[in-house]
Amino acid sequence: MNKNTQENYKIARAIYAEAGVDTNAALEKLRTIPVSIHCWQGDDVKGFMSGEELTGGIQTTGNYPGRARCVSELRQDISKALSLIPGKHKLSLHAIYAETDGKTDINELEPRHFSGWVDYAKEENIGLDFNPTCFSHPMAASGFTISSADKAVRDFWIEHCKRSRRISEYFGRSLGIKSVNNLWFPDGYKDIPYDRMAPRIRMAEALDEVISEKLDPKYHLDALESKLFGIGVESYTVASNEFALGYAASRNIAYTLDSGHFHPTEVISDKISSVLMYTDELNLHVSRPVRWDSDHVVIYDDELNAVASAIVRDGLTDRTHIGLDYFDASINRIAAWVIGTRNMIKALLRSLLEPAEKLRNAELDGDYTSRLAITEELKSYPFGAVWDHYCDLMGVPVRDKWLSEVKDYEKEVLSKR
Ligand code: RNT
Ligand code: ZN
Repeated sequence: MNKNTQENYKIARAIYAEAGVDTNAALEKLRTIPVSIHCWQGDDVKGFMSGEELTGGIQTTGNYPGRARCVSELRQDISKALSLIPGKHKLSLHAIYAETDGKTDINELEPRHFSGWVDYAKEENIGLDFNPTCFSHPMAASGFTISSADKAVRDFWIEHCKRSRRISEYFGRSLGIKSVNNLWFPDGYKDIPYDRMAPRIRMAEALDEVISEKLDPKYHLDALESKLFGIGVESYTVASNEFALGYAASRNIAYTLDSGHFHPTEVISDKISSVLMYTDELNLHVSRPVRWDSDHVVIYDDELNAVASAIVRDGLTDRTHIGLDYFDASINRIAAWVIGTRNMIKALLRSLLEPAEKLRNAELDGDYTSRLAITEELKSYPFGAVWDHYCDLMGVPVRDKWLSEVKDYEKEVLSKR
């Protein structure tokens, strides 16, 4: 343990205690909140299934050297990132990260194609989540998958999603940690549709078929992700916000809110408590849209703090699955993982360090002056000293010390690829 870090923490703990905040209790709670780290930041959403380019209206830009090209490189990189992130977390996989013989198509996947990932998760002591990959595939070329008017296309994706659920349940069962199976479909039109309802009816029917097989809710949770627009899908998406929320609430599955899937000035932080009025669980794809759904690396900004406090203040940590979803190929990809994940955890900590009682009471008493005054003063409390102590305690580098490790790794491993 670092001596300076310890001393700074002591002082910080006393300052927070004066405000009625128990920093140790906050750290104890923080340890129990997993963040689901998305594997696809490591290889620009390419996966190992086919050489198909990325489609579905999402895009990775940049050509930073050292991209993971195979499963062993990807695992090596994820392990490096995990060693620099405090706490015990989860890894979110996409179907295209299956280990197959090269002849297996996406609608033929089985749990055994992911047994290597389960072994890896056991080694790393992490949980796993899953995502069917309904893009970057010839059967998605029309821009429609599960809501296609073509029955053969629809059936293909229904099969893929059914198999994805079984893989997800297999993750949960094997690791003893519930896996979230996140359903996202790029389906939509570039230009103004004539019929807005028919694709939605087809999607709801297809999804009903997908989720018809009963799986153990202890190990598996379905979630449906909404989206407002994508590149080439500007005018209409089938799984809009209202569609996905309505579907999730009526079928008792979870809804997925992605930070980048709304109007440019619309934020997801205020949607969290609203959604959880009507669904038991909520899945998040925390991302950072810059002018569009650009999936920039998550930074420690106001919205990230608002997302964290929406979860923490209302005691929603057990009902919210916090996943990340961004992909930046213009910087070191491991650093991208570390920066975004550490920021998410940091924001959770910052929310856990609020004098909850005091703020709640001020609000209930109509004392908005105190609410504002305390909230503003908190911003300059020695939060950084508590965060440093947490990193130290969890055995990961304090402050920017992790960067030199990434740089060394870049020199020794990435630059040789
Ligand atoms: C796309 C969705 C979706 C993907 C990942 C790769 O806009 O956000 O979640 O980013 O599945
Ligand atoms: Zn997403």
